[in-house]
Amino acid sequence: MDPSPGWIDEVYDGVRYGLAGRVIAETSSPYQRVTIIESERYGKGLLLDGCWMTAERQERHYHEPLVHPALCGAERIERVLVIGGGDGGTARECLRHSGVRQLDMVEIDGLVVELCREHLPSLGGGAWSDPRLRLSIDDGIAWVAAAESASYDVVIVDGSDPAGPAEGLFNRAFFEQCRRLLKPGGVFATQSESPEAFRSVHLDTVRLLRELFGHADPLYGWVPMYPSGWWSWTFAALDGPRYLQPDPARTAAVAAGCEIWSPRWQAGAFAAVPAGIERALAD
Ligand code: SPD
Repeated sequence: MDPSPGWIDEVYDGVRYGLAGRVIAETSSPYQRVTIIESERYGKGLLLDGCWMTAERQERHYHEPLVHPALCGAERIERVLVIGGGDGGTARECLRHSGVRQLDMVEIDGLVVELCREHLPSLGGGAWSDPRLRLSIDDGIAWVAAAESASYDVVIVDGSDPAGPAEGLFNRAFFEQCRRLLKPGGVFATQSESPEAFRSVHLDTVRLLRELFGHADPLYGWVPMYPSGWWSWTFAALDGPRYLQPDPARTAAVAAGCEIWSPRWQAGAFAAVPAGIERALAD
């Protein structure tokens, strides 16, 4: 650990994505290296195995687009499952919806939860003490395989990149289990990487979800600290692309508290499919 101020970088495919700051905690779990930093521009942040995950003054660029199209689009939202999401940001955004009665969150790495609760408490905010949250420190892949069919209204995958503990969160077997867990009218959501920095993972994810669910659409936005800054989330449903039409009452309840997401932003972000990606998806 180097506590002196300097540059902290994620290095990916010949490019460095860096923030000026200092490392304030670094340790290894059985799964990965967990690093907490204090940056000048975005406040405290989290890296896993040297890859940017989140930061206090940037996390809403990521968590709002992942959560609200699903929570505003599903027919019902009583029971929600989040796989990953150990920093708490996804749980916090889900629990802003009063219709959520139970949120099961399954995070493989207890050290991520522990360090984020200590150093980045604003990420989870009130979610950590919300009685609707049931946190399990467990393997999300095993969890979905063991869960009852048609038991969730919304399933959200908030994992890291497809390497290390998150590798199994991008394949057919895992997505098939997620599909099995959805109730009729349900919506599935996952972060689906960058259309620029991780183009092939992104394309494969969208294609696979279209094949398995029948309806799947990527939404494009920006998370400036991530490779290329250009990011995507993909939504899927069995009974039509209901994630495209936000419920007005649920929207009214959360939109004023959002920094990025709104029905207008969402409509533009779903429409902003890069031309080359659109052609590749049509092949
Ligand atoms: N390349 C970064 C991908 C990270 C996706 N998950 C971030 C976790 C935020 N809750």
